[in-house]
Amino acid sequence: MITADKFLTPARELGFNFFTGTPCSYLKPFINYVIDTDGFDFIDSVNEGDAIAIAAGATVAGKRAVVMFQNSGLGNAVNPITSLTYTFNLPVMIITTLRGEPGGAHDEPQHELMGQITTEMLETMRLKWAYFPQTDAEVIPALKLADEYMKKNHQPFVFVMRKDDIADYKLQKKPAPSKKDFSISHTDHFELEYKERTTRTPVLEVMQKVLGQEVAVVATTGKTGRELYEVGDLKNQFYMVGSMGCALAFGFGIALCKPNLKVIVVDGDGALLMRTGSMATVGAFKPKNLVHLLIDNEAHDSTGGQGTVTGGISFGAIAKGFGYEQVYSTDLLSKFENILNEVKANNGATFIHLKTQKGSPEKLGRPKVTPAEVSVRFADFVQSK
Ligand SMILES: Cc1ncc(C[n+]2csc(CCOP(=O)(O)OP(=O)(O)O)c2C)c(N)n1
Repeated sequence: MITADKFLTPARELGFNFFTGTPCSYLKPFINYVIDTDGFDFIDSVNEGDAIAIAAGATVAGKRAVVMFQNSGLGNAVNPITSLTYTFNLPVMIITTLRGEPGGAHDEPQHELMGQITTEMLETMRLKWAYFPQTDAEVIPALKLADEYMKKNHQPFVFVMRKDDIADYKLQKKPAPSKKDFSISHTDHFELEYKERTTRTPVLEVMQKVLGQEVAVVATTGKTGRELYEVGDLKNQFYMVGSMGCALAFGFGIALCKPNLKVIVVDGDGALLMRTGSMATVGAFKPKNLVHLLIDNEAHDSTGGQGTVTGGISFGAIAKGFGYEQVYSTDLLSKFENILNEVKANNGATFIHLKTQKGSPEKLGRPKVTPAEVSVRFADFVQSK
């Protein structure tokens, strides 16, 4: 058993000062110490996959990030680990607990199977891992191993934390009282029939024209990134080729770490429904420089146009309810252009719900630039701000 500071102080000296994750009772003293101690940021994420994406965004912005979660949630993180951090070479440190450790102390039945397969799952994902240090003498060699592996391979490193690895630590800080407004109202402004609406490419053209090259653009999975690439390949654009639904958490991580850089996340309705919870994190932290644009064609257009269930959903009302500061809705391209001009000049966590129809240019290609190349040049752009 070690005390949290024995690991966290040297970790901070190596630059690890951005923490995110979803709690586990084994992690309690560790997280509480991070929350209480100056020089660490902690973002409580709504699920483990979002935590990986937030940390990936922080990494692009030049931070060294640590994700912490219970092994029950490792499954929630598989997709962003295999499609985001692996694909884009983003070395986040992961600490997963080992509830249900085989041969360990008695644990609850829901942890039994996961406890048996946790390290096998890490191996299957080809993640480099080690047990979390249990004595003071093991800390520096463990951190050195992780640090060197991450720097050399640009890939995540995982520590597996067992029961009682960290000595108890009681949280000192009181949570800030949250302001609640239960009288929120919102009206959507949609005028057109489905077939009268614009398709995606004209939206992306307007966006590129209005926002130019000084705004970080994160484009969601599927045809959005592919069409943006066709409209014009720019170094301030990140094409999220996988990790569906993670664009918002990723853009949020960037926006938090680079408050002077405007970040726009271009989301899809299918993707947003997959990880709607990340809107709650955005609404709580309210990054002033984040614009969340939802292109809602009411379909999984990229995979054949199957309908999503968004026809009757007021995402604007949801965004307001989650605490976004500026909320817009439209289905008119001209109005969308005005809105973009407005939010370009304004500050405030912003949501734009833009209704479109499905459809793409015929013979839509795929980015010729590789994810690894996109990652490097986008990080250079973000970190220059
Ligand atoms: C986790 C995951 N599930 C499914 C897919 C396959 N997939 C790629 S794009 C896409 C549709 C995305 O729909 P939406 O966000 O509405 O965007 P649109 O295609 O309409 O632009 C799907 C299902 C994936 N890449 N990742």
